[in-house]
Parts: sequence; structure tokens; C-alpha cells
Amino acid sequence: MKRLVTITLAALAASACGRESPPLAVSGGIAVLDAYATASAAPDVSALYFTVENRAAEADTMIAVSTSVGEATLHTVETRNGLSSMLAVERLPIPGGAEVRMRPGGYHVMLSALPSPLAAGDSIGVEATFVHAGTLRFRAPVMTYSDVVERLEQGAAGRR
Ligand SMILES: [Cu+2]
Repeated sequence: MKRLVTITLAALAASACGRESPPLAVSGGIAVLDAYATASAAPDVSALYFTVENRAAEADTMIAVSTSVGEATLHTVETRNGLSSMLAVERLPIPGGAEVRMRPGGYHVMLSALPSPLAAGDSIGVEATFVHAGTLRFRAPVMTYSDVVERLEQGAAGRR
């Protein structure tokens, strides 16, 4: 029992110091990291976040995203006159050598028409298609909203 506790603490320490997590998928110059979906707050709606890293010098563009459940739409959040609203986005440009991080209040993938609510502990399949890198396939674990926010902050800190 004591041994198990020690291992758990070591794992916590490793994640707390923000060690970079390995990519979930790589194709061409594009790598996908830190993919998380939130447990459904409303029965048939949820959100998915992931980070796209462009390790190539040339820009690439994400032109499609789909998931194993429901309908996926890329959204951004725009604030005008103090009012925030979500806007559908057709293309997500990733400049050469840059990283685009989806997060609450910014780019996210809206999941709608879910056949059943997403629960923490589930995972969903994701396909993201880029002009140059082609289609990357990966899975995103489903977590509570607060766990997703925490993971995204850790991921960002790990690559700062
Ligand atoms: Cu949205």
C-alpha cells in the first residue's frame, strides 16, 4: 500500500511540473496534443478542445473536423460591446512554427446532436483534416469541465 502511494505522488509531481505530453497524432508538420472533451452540461451538446502544433516552416490550415458522436462544428468566441457570442469558423489557419490552442472563450469544437450525453470517463474519436498534413485521427477523453480547464492550463504551462 505504501509503495502505491509513493508512485501516485511521483506521478502527481511529474504532471504538476508540466512535463510536455506526447502528441496524440502526427502527420507531415502537424502534431495534435492535449485533446479533451467536456462532459455534457446539456443533454445533446458538449465541447471539444485540442492543440495543433505546426512544426513545419510553411503554414497549414485545418479545413474539417468530425467526431465519432454527433455533429462537430469549429467555433470561435467574439466579444463585441461587452457581449460574447459564438461564431462558426470554416478554416483554422496554423502559421508555420506556431501553435494554436483551443480553449474555453476561444477556438473550440462544438459538439451537437449527441445521441446520448457525454460522461466523464468516456472517450470520443476525432478526425481533423488539414490542407497539407491530411487527416489526423486521435481520441479525446471526456472529463468534467473543471478537469478539462486544469489539463489545458497544465498543457500550456508545459510548453511555455
Ligand atoms: Cu461553440
